[in-house]
Amino acid sequence: MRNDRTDGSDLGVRRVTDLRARMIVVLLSACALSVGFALASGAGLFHEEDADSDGIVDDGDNCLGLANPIQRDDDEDGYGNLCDTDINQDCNTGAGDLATVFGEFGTASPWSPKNLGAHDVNEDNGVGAADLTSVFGKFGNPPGPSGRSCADCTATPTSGQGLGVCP
Ligand SMILES: [Ca+2]
Ligand SMILES: [Ca+2]
Ligand SMILES: [Ca+2]
Ligand SMILES: [Ca+2]
Repeated sequence: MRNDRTDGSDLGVRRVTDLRARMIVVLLSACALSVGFALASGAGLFHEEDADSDGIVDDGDNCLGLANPIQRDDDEDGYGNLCDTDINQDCNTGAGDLATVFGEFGTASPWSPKNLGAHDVNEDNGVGAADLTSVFGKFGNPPGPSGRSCADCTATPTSGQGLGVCP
């Protein structure tokens, strides 16, 4: 009887010891995971890139490399106003775009979706010297770059504007 009790007690002690060992393993694993996650986060592995620091991750930023937190895109082609100097939607900044912006000089252009009354490139709600400078600066170049997958010049019809291919 004494031996049985001793055996039972030993078994109990062994189970408690096993349980403790398992708990320690679980705790150590959790600690290792936490440390790993913290290191990965610190290294930027789980941090989505926002190169121009405008609060919009690059994958969805309609104007990469320029801070445009409001993402204004009047013609909804996926290229934010700030880097969209292609007014006539031919995927190039050319004489036609320059002529249009020049013709709109001095015009107010408050932001609203599909606002195509005047082309405010620099987001100051009007067309002026800065907008013309932007068009000159991008002359001979396509709009963008944009991080939005729908901002595809080849998918934009060459006639008409504000078709909202990338609202
Ligand atoms: Ca941007
Ligand atoms: Ca645009
Ligand atoms: Ca153009
Ligand atoms: Ca402007």
